[in-house]
Amino acid sequence: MTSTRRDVLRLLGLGAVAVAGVPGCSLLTGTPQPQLLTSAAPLPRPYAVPLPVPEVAKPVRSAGGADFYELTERAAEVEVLPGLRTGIWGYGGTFPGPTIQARAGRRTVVKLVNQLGEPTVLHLHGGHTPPESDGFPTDLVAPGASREYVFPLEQRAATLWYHDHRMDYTGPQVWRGLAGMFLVRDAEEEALPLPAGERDVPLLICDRSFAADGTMLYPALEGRPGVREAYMGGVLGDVILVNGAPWPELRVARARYRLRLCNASNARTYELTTGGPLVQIGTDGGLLAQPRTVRQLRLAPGERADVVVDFSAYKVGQHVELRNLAGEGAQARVMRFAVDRDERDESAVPARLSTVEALDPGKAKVTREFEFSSGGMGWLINGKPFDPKRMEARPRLGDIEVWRLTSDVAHPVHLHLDHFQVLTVNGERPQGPPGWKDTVELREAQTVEIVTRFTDYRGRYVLHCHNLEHEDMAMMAAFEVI
Ligand SMILES: [Cu+2]
Repeated sequence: MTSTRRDVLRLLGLGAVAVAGVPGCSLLTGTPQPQLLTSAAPLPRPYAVPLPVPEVAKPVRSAGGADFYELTERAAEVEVLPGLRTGIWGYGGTFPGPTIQARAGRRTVVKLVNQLGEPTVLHLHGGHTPPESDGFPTDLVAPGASREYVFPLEQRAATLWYHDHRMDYTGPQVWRGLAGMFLVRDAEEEALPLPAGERDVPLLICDRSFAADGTMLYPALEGRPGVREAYMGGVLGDVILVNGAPWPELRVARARYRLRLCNASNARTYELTTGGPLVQIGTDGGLLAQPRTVRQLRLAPGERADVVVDFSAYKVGQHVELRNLAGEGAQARVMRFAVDRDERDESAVPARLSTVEALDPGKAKVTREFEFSSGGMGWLINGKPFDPKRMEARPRLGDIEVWRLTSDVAHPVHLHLDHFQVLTVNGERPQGPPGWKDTVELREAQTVEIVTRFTDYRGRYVLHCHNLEHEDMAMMAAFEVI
């Protein structure tokens, strides 16, 4: 790879942003922090827009125990802010894309058709996927071309999502709208009396900023000295979108709802709260062994959490805000639930949800170190920028390994192929029941040890930071399962 590619976190006809001043830096390390883009567009008052629920994709055909979908990436104009038109890139021309509902163990085949003017790559985030369908960042689908991605889904029920994964351009391409939810269901989960149907709601949360005419803003770096450095810490929007709508409202019955929270933001971490109990039932890799009740939930980019909220604790006419304790001003708001009716509710959250096998780190064949750090003009893993040809690790198929991840500033680290369990955070065991994760937030100057087992597929995969600007500026490493 040439170094010039790192000069191009540029963008594609998006509104350009000029930057003055010095980027914010971490007090601890002096490395750049995410930067807020300020909208020029008139913004709606919070909770004025109803929450949209993305359409569920329909297979174009089903045959031989598989469902076949077609996703066409195209440019479209949609109304994100009331009264303004915003150009997006969307799967099916929508933002977010349609929700794919799949079954564990049943093959899902997605034909991606690229009608955009730029190459793309599709990645099923959290998918246990053979390497040729995992969206390796250089496996490009050229403009006008198509590619079939095969997802065997030999995995548990879980809340996954799909998004663009093109090397060096994931941040701007996801920002433009290339993201959607992907739900895997299975018999074990369906046997539980959890809220279902209209009370099982995917909430894809992300932040964006808008020019006065409604165009999405993103830093345009070409020929603008200092801009790249200013935004290498990550791009933050000042409008919080849920399912593509700004600070929306959902009308709910006095009943339990399952909320599938997905942080699809480029660089924003949320600390979500309703002010009441959130009963967490699942994490990135599906159900926890038992539910845990929390008052707030931290979600870094790429992470998901399944929670049940019981709105029968409120009266008809009450409003319940979902707030972000990690944000200030308008970014402290996410969405609102308006409790507007009584309804029968036979759902429940059982005390036992599933079985989560604890991987034994004592059986690990290898412990590997991965150091995530700033490299001045970009980001590094083990001191090196991403090179898709260099394998940073070669784990053996079937082996358990411990990976020790160390950060300078905060990095949400995402491992492809297999889910993992968090063993320690700065040497301490994490609290709560164990769960399967595919993304873990390293906070500033932390060491997190994870344990995983490499299963089913040999080949090339990646480990990377899910702050998309860090990822685009080379914080990624390839590994090969042998
Ligand atoms: Cu990072």
